[in-house]
Amino acid sequence: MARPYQPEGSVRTRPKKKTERPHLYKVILLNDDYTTMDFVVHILKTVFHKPHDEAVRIMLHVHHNGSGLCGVYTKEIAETKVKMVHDLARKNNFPLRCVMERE
Ligand code: TYC
Repeated sequence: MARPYQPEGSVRTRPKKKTERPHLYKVILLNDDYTTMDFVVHILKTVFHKPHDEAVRIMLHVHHNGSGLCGVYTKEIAETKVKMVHDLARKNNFPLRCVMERE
């Protein structure tokens, strides 16, 4: 039986790999006793692009429960958000912290 024509030197590619989805990371804001509520709302509006009412809701959730979700992002974006929060907090002398957690 005739074999399919496969000229020597032709490029025989592997079956195409499925496109992999990037890992996603939660960015979680932590409560503390010193950062003002207004500053946390400001952070949620400017860094996480939350509308005012949602920013207040998240801030109060963190205040009452110890932590709260700000958003879910790819690794580099999550790292950038965490750094922005820490830089803005430090500049304003607040101990506000946030962490990222792989989903
Ligand atoms: N617990 C702070 C206060 O009573 C307010 C606060 C809320 C601080 C959320 C941090 O992520 C935070 N002033």
